[in-house]
Amino acid sequence: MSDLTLYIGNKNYSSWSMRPWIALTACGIAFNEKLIPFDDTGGNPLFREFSPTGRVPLLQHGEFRVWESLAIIEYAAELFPDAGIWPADRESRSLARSISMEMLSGFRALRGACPMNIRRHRRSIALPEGVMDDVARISTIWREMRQRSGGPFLFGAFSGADAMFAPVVNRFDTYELTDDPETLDYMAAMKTDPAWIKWRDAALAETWIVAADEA
Ligand SMILES: N[C@@H](CCC(=O)N[C@@H](CS)C(=O)NCC(=O)O)C(=O)O
Repeated sequence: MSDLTLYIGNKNYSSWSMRPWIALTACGIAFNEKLIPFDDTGGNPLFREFSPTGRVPLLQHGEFRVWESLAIIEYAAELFPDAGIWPADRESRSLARSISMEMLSGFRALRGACPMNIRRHRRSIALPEGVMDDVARISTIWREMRQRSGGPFLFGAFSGADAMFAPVVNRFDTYELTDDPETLDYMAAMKTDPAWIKWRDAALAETWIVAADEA
């Protein structure tokens, strides 16, 4: 039994929950999972019982709690230095953090217009300004990192940076945002990873509907 517990929201919708979950799972780190479904109308009062921000994800380690997806991934990387969450060489590690921070703080047009929704059937939507700029920048990041590393993931093997972009793979797919072969190739690598498949299958089995996330 692990002494780590990851609090998450609905697997179908909670893109920030997916990031540490898939990082830990893909890197072979054992943890307990506590899924608390979104309460769309009540404003998620249960989240506030364990999370200082009233948001998920949150990682509990004994009495200690850490929140914010990237901080959780960093904490796990420190706890398990041999798990390979970050690339081994300094420059790759720094690039992995640069693009992870870009994801965390940016791409608001894409995130706003195209919520992660794993159950949704593939269908394009009218895209507000800025979405295709985000798609172009993300595609460039993926192409440059994979050219540098040789792929199939951004730094060769799956890393925390791939975890930060994992929900974007669903968005590109679900809203038909790309037909670029290199981008599709990265998406294919992600979608055949066992950790991705495990999350996806659990998401597909959920029945909760969050109206705000149904674009
Ligand atoms: N920057 C945070 C974002 C966390 C976040 O916005 N989580 C969403 C779920 S994906 C949430 O808890 N929303 C509930 C609410 O705002 O009431 C992170 O990286 O963890």
